[in-house]
Amino acid sequence: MNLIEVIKENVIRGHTDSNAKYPPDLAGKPGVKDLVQNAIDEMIPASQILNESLIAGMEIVGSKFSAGEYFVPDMLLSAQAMKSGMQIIEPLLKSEDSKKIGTVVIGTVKGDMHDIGKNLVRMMLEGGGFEVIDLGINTPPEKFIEAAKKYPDAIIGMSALLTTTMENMRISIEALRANGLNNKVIIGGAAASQKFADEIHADGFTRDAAQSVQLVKRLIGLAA
Ligand code: B12
Repeated sequence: MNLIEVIKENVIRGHTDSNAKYPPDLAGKPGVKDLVQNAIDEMIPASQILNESLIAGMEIVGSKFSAGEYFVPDMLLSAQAMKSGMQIIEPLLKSEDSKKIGTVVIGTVKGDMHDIGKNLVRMMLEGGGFEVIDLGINTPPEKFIEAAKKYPDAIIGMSALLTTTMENMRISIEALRANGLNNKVIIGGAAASQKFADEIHADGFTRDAAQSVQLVKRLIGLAA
């Protein structure tokens, strides 16, 4: 198994680092954090680690959960393992001291605690030269309104992973418009789709973080 595959396997097994006691058969062995560092040392591009190990691993975790093979604690361990790897590659995905080309406000909507995808979008946008204001998880419409008032030119990004919370994207957009705020809004997350974006009058949707940079650039007239 190559390093990329080993990292992916450790995300699936929820093994964070060599100090982690879980899962017992991997205790004492390098985990996601250590292996991602090894991959960086071996000059494997951060974007490859992100897509082929971290995201690919979480996709499998999702299918195992759907199949009833994994439960919430398993998902949580995998999420923690993935985060420990993301912390290492985050600085590498960011282009430092570059001039900011625009501002994006991003948040996971009310009732929703999932933030891995949102954080990836934030990282990619920062890497693409945007200033990103991160409102965190469980963001009520009032917080989007407050941020939109403060950053009138900002694009607003909303994330939702649950079919129960995706309605809060609609509610948040309606609240912005009812307050006379015309910031462009993009949506994403496993629960969202282009069809839903059209239905709730969002200005854009993408399925993955990498495409969010192009989408935002297009919305501010920097890309065709
Ligand atoms: C990890 C995880 C958790 C972790 C979250 C940890 C964290 N800090 O985020 C924990 C364990 C806490 C969790 C809890 C729950 N979860 Co959960 N979880 C997942 C899992 C396995 C992975 C999500 C993830 O991080 N994916 C990886 C990232 C990279 O993908 P992503 O989020 O989709 O983001 C990408 C794109 O969508 C896009 N994107 C994301 N946001 C945005 C925003 C914008 C603006 C744009 C442009 C793009 C964009 O870019 C990202 C990168 O490419 C998914 C399964 C899955 N495959 O989605 C289930 C899943 C989302 N969870 C699910 C469920 C049911 C729950 C719980 C209700 C379980 C329970 N019974 O308690 C709770 C809900 C808690 C809450 N109120 O939010 C279901 C949702 C089903 C549904 N249709 O509603 C899923 C789909 C699992 C399943 N197959 O059933 N979960």
